[in-house]
Parts: sequence; C-alpha cells; structure tokens
Amino acid sequence: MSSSASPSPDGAAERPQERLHPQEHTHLQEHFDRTIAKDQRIEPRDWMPEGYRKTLVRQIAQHAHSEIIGMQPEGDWITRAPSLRRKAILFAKVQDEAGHGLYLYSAAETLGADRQDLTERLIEGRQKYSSIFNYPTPTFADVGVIGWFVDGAAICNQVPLCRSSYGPYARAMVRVCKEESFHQRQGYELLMTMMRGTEEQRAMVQDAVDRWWWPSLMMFGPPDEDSPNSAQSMAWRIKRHSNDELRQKFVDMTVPQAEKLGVTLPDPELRWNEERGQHDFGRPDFTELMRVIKGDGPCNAERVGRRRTAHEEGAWVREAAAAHAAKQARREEKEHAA
Ligand code: FAQ
Repeated sequence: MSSSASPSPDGAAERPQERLHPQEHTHLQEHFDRTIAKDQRIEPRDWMPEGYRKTLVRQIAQHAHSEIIGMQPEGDWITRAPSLRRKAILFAKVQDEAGHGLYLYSAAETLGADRQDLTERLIEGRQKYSSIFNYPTPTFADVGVIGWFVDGAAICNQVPLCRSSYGPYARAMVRVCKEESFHQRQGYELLMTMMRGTEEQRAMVQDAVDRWWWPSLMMFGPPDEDSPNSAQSMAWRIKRHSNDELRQKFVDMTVPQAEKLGVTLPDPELRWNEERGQHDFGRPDFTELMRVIKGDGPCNAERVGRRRTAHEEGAWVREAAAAHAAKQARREEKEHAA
C-alpha cells in the first residue's frame, strides 16, 4: 500500500495530509478529538494526528510480529506431539497464529505501512515483538502452559482492544479473541489431562508453570510508572487499561484456575487481599523484561534467525505471486481494451 508517501523510521509513511492550512488542521483535529470523546471509531479514510497513526503502526506491527514469532515455541512440538489428536489441535492453533499475524499486518497497511518493510524491520531487530516468545519449550507441558498462561494473558490484553478507537484494529481483535479463547481452553484441557496422568507428568506441568509464570506477567509490559506510551495511548483510547490493571486482572483470573488444576503458582507473596477484593502478588523482575526486550533473552537470536531464514526461503513464493498478479492484471487490461 501507500505510494507517494516517504518512509519514516518506524515504518509508517508520512502522509501528505499533514501539509494543511493551519485553520483546516485545527478543524480536523477538533473533529478527531470529538470522535474519540464520543467513543466512536477512527477509520482509515479519516484524518488522524500523525502521532496517533505512528502509535498504532508501532503497536499493531509489534502485535503482528508477536503472532508470527509466537508460532515458533509451540511449532517445535508439532512433529513430536504425543497423539494424532494433539498434533491436529496444535497444528490448528499455530495456523491460527499465522492468520492473526497476517490479519494484523493488513490492519497496519490501512495506516500506510508496508508489510515487506515491517518484516524487514523485525528481522533487522528494529521493531519489537513480545518478550514471552523468547523462552524455550523443553517439554510438551510447555504447550499446555502457553495456551493457559500466554493465550490467557493475550485475552486479558486483547478483549479491551476490541473497543480500541481505531476501527480495523478493533475489528481484527474481535475475531482474534474468539480464537484465543479456544487456544486457552485447549491448553488448560491438555494440562488437566496431564494432571490426571502419572506423577512424572504432574511434575512436568508444575515445572512448566514455574518457568512460565513470571515471563507471562511480564507480557503486560513495564509497570505503569515506567510505561512511556500508556498515558497517550489511553487518552487516544487505543489502550483501554493500563499495564498494571491488566496484569492484576490476569492474576485474579488465573489463581482459581491454578487451584482447580492442582498446581502452585511460584510466588510466595501471592494472597487474596480482602480489602482490595484482589490478589496481592510479587513484583516481576522488570530488569529481566528489559533485557529480553533488548534482545538478550534465552531464545531471541534463534527466533529472529529462524524468521529471517523463513523469509529468505519464501522469496520465490513472493516472486511467483507477484508474477501471477502482474499476468492477471495484463490479461484483464487486454480484456477491457478488446
Ligand atoms: N515485550 O510504554 P509501554 C499473543 C515495549 S500476542 C516486548 O508500556 P505500550 C498471542 C513497548 O512496545 C502478544 N516489548 O508500551 C499468542 C514499548 O516499546 P516501544 C503480543 C514490550 O505499547 C499467544 C516499551 O516496551 N500482544 O500473545 C513488552 O503502551 C500464544 C515501553 O512499554 C500485543 O502486542 C513486552 N512484553 O504497551 C501468539 C498486544 N512490553 O514500542 C502465539 C498489543 C512493553 O516504545 C502463542 N500490544 N514492551 O519501542 C499492547 O497492548 C501494548 O503494546 C503492550 C505494551 C501492553 C504490549
């Protein structure tokens, strides 16, 4: 998409509409502000402040990259799933994640971003993806815990995004959330089955819970006081809740599920606070989060390296698709001329 626009450092092209008469600009800004205040949607055809557009491209691109990179940790288990049923479920889930990524890249394209450019920014380390996908998956219990925790966290974060102020992003989230619910349930069901199994299987589940709990809490981002983007994103109603509010919601949702499953969450400070009507819990290690975001997590190099290889090996598919599209266009042109 986007033709005459010139690229800017975040992959969002500058739009000519910014060169407006000051009075016209004020009028458009007021209209935008009213739309946001009335809780109505901004659509691709609408004028929007440059900062709003860039924030959306940043968040949607990171979200898309997360879905695509997020295929890898569980994808590693497709060929080793313990039964045909588990293999089919896992296949479907990983395929859904690819679909979410492509859906989100399309949403970013409505803002003038270019998909190829976004992919290059990802593999060159110039754009981020979720920290959670930089942790290893040594056992099949990890597949269950990813579904339960990671998809559970994604649901907490993404259900409010269904009311995000940007129409294409909000609508994408509705479908994505429906599929994430299936993903979460399949993870929980897998863990339930393992917990009904042998002592060794129960130990595998507990070990995976111990390894994924804190990284899952980190998915929600830095604490509110250290979150540079939250205030503006919430004012624009892109984000509806702060990072800490969503983290709290995830903890409150997950504790009873852990009890039912029969596992212990690895946090000695975790307890119900009667007064607040919420759980108190320990502080995640946010220095670890920052380290992982900056590229120094257990699997960052492997994840990005694999994405780069896949992109390079897929070049012939993109070339073939482009050649086919060009041939179709020439054929249609000829038919119109005749
Ligand atoms: N990892 O100022 P804030 C999924 C960055 S999809 C990496 O608080 P913001 C499905 C942040 O980007 C999971 N980077 O930022 C699935 C910013 O950097 P920047 C992805 C992080 O945007 C399941 C800087 O730190 N979901 O799981 C992280 O207001 C299973 C400062 O942070 C989404 O992307 C992190 N954890 O809030 C797939 C949801 N946290 O851009 C496969 C949409 C923060 O200034 C298997 N995104 N950063 O350079 C959001 O809701 C927000 O962007 C947040 C961050 C909440 C992630």
